[in-house]
Amino acid sequence: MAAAIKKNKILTISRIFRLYKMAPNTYSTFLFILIAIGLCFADDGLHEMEEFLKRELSLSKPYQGVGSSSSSHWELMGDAMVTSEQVRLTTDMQSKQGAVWSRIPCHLRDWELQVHFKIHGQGKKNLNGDGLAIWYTKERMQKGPVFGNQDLFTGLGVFLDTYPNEEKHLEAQKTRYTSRTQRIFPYVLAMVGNGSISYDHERDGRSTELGGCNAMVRNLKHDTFLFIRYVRRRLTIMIDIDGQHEWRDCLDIPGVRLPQGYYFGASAITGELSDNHDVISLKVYQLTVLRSEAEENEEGEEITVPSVDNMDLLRMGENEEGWSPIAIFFSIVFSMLGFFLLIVVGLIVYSHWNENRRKRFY
Ligand SMILES: *[C@@H]1O[C@H](CO)[C@@H](O)[C@H](O)[C@H]1NC(C)=O
Ligand SMILES: [Ca+2]
Repeated sequence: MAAAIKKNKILTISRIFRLYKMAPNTYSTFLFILIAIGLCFADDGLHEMEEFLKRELSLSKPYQGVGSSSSSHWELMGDAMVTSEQVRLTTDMQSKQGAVWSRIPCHLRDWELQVHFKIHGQGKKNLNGDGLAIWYTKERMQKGPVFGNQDLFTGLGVFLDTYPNEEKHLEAQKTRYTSRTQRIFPYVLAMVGNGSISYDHERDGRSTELGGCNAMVRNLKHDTFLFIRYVRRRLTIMIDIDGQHEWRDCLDIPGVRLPQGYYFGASAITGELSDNHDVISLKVYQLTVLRSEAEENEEGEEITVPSVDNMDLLRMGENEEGWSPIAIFFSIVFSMLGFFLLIVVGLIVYSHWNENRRKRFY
């Protein structure tokens, strides 16, 4: 894992650099340099970290009592069913939705969730849907439109979206993306909700996206994993889908504020298009992280509502067409300079003309 995290720092720098290339103005140059320097000097403190499997928060074979016993730590909902091999949230049939939820709130401060999943079905590429979601939320066991869970949720949602609704919608209107803003599906995306933020299904959650990555996860022979880590308010998502037992970076964001005592869960939905959405295991690890006194003070106050720091900075990539305040400032300064130059040139020309006229007169 240590190597994976080191790689992560480089990923973050390259991600910011990509943003910088998309919007190369003074403001983003400054930000890029600032963040790059900050990252180089930041200490991951990885050597201080230990992980410990929390069995009562985890779901794994042989799924003892799941779906049959009320004393089980996990509860099924909707069309979900359990077999000896997996918890199948939906079968490869239209209009299904299912979920599995932990009954025990998670009070860990730093944690890691390893998701072993499988998405497979008869449909050809882009003729399947809709996807699988992993949750850490205040609410549990609610039916709804967001991958089978309720909208306006409170907490973290990580979506494995297998159907590009927005792209299909644009295709129908015969318009296209600029290549900068197109996402390749299946797409993994993270969103933090505070109870009043809606997931926009028609745009595949673009307006509330914290970040994400492409992940070709359908109909694979080998095992596929998703990994969500939450340490020191930093959210990191990695995927292992190539059958090489290697974690690939997907997303890494500091300043994600998630309260303790929320529930882990997984849900899935099918519509006109379908897939089997299977969860094989959800393993929760407690991470022991040593904090300096300064860090302890900084993270001291208890979080009551989920939120993400610097959401506007994360959104910078999307609003690249817009002008940042600094860019507007500089363009005003330069246009004023240009204006004065014009006046000066105008005055010189006028005085020359005046002189010539005077010469003619006398
Ligand atoms: C939730 O987030 C939105 C958008 O950032 C904000 O306008 C709203 O006040 C927040 N609600 C709560 C309860 O904090
Ligand atoms: Ca979608």
